[in-house]
Amino acid sequence: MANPIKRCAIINDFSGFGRCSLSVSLPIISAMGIQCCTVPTAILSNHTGYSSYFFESFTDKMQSYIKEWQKLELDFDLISTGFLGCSEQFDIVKSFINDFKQSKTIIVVDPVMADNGKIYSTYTDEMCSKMKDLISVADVITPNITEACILSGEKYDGEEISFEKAKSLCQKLNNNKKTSVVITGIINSEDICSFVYDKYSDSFFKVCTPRVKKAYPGTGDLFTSVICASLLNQSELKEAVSLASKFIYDAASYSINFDTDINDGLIYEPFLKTLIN
Ligand code: PXL
Repeated sequence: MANPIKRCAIINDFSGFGRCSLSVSLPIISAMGIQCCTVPTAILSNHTGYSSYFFESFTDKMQSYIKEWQKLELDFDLISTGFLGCSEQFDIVKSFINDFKQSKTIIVVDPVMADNGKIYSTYTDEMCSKMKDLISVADVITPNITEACILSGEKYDGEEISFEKAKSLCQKLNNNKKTSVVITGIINSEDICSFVYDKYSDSFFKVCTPRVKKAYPGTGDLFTSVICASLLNQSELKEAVSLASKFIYDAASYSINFDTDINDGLIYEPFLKTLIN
């Protein structure tokens, strides 16, 4: 029987505290009316932005976990990947996509590997080259500027890049127009913008909101989760990026009123209802 509602698989780490990764994908995607099925890559008590945390890699367990989903003959309308902790996880994710991708399945890759000009300490050259390979099978990728520069072999020159440079990065990353590219976090005066290449309409556009001058970990995970659910709700990429940007702006401009630890993440819960139409 066909699934009564759309269903997606999200591959990411599970951090119990500190609003990020699977902990935010579940409520956001569910609120938007999509069944959200999760594949953890690691289990953390709280994310690595805090000075202390419990961390357990799930690499050795992932294959047995996924095998059960094969027995259940599950199918997905979208598969999304986020933080991957080691080279072997790339091979597991590649096989997951090979095994579960159907003609309808949208593949979204958030190439979580670097920020603010710096590659994460856990990242090896092998993982970088495997990320280049992984984005080649994606329908949509959501790099920040640092990730877009690394993946396209361009020099990183800070977060205030011109829209011409953003367009050229999109052209380098769009895999001969087979991949939509959403470059996030571009600072433009008092705004923060995403610059987008949309493969479905073969067009470029930007989406900007006023910039809240405080950076909260996990914001990228909230953003990508809204995009995934929005695409499954038949939105065009422009609508999906606009909805995600507005949601982040609402949560960020609310969160800065409180003196919380930025590690605790964006206070997005009061705005979940704005995602439901
Ligand atoms: O995207 C935020 C995030 C997700 N997962 C883990 C993290 C962080 C940010 O620090 O450490 C494990």
